[in-house]
Parts: sequence; structure tokens; C-alpha cells
Amino acid sequence: MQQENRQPAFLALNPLGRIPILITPEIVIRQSTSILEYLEEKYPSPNMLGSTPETRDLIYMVNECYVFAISYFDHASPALAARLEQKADAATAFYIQYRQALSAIEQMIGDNDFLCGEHPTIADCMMFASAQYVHRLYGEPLPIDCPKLNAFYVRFEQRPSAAIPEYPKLLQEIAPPPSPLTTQIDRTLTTRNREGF
Ligand SMILES: N[C@@H](CCC(=O)N[C@@H](CS)C(=O)NCC(=O)O)C(=O)O
Repeated sequence: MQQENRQPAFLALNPLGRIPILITPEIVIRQSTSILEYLEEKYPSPNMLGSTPETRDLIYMVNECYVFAISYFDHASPALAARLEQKADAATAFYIQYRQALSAIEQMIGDNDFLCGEHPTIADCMMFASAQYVHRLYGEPLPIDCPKLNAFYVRFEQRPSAAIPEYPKLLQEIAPPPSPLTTQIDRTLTTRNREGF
């Protein structure tokens, strides 16, 4: 990888060295949620921001869920080992939090076409894009104990806007196989669930 996001020119724009980043002649935005909010405010019709506390709660839950997922991969993925000191304990802790957040989302959603009801919101964009990234890049599908989220994923994947002709080869090359760590944690979570965790 070129690691362009670690070069001084990029770090001057975002000291965290993270993507995505939106650069317009007027503004630089460095967080995926605020990028979506900016685009929605610029192109407000149809309204995808949602106006209820429930919608906002779900949007922030989805965001948090994938911060846990990203943090898990930061500590678990061999592809990222050169970038930070990886700790197996941190990987385990973040993976458990990721799975707990997925369970919370599973409980917050219904069986409608979209996560917040009959109309799409940015919660759908964030949830699908993040789940696809975790699935296609890191080989981790959504867990089977989240049937509503899985059904949402399959539905949303059919939408023309969600189609990717081919997953970028470079990304496929850096994707590690599903890690034994995950299997081990899955076993622990299943046992805990049985015991009322
Ligand atoms: N909270 C940030 C998270 C951004 C983030 O962690 N991006 C990851 C990819 S999804 C990244 O830049 N990884 C590459 C790296 O750290 O070098 C957001 O939602 O935009």
C-alpha cells in the first residue's frame, strides 16, 4: 500500500490519518457521519437525516458499532500491524463491544425495508457500507444471531446504488482470512449468551 493517508500532506488535512475525508473549495470534513450530514444538508430532498430522536439514536449507534469494528481490526488485522502496536486483549475487548453494539442495533430495528421504517436514512448508508466493508475486506459476515440485520443487508445489496462491479484487488490482497481469534471469541460469546450474558 502507498499509505498516502500517512504522508505529511494528508496528515496536514487530518492528523488522524484516517479516511474518508471530504474536501471542497469551502471546507474539509474528516468524519464519515458529518460528511453524510453535510451532503444531506446540501441536497436535502429527500430528507435522509431523519427527524426523530429514535432515528438519531440509531445513527449514532451504527456509528459507534463501526468504530468498535475498526478498532478491533486495528488490533487484529495483520495488514495494519505496521501502523500501531497491536494488543490481543484490545482486539478481544473491541470485538466484544462490536458484537454488543450489533445486538443493540438488532433490537432497535424492525422488519421494514429500511432501518428506520419505510424511508431510507443515512443510518442505512452507514450500516450497509460498514457491514460490507467488514464482510468484503475482512471476511467477517454479519453474525447469524442478527437475523434482521442480515435480512437488511441482503435487501440493501440489491439496490443499484450498493453495487460494486468488482471489489478492488488491492483490498482483497490485504484482507486477512477470518481470524482464529474471532472464532474463539464467538465461542465465548455464545457460551455467555446461553448463560444470560
Ligand atoms: N470515525 C471515523 C473513522 C475513520 C476510520 O477509522 N477509517 C479507517 C478505514 S474505515 C481508516 O482510515 N483506516 C486506514 C488507516 O488507519 O490507515 C469516521 O467515521 O470517519
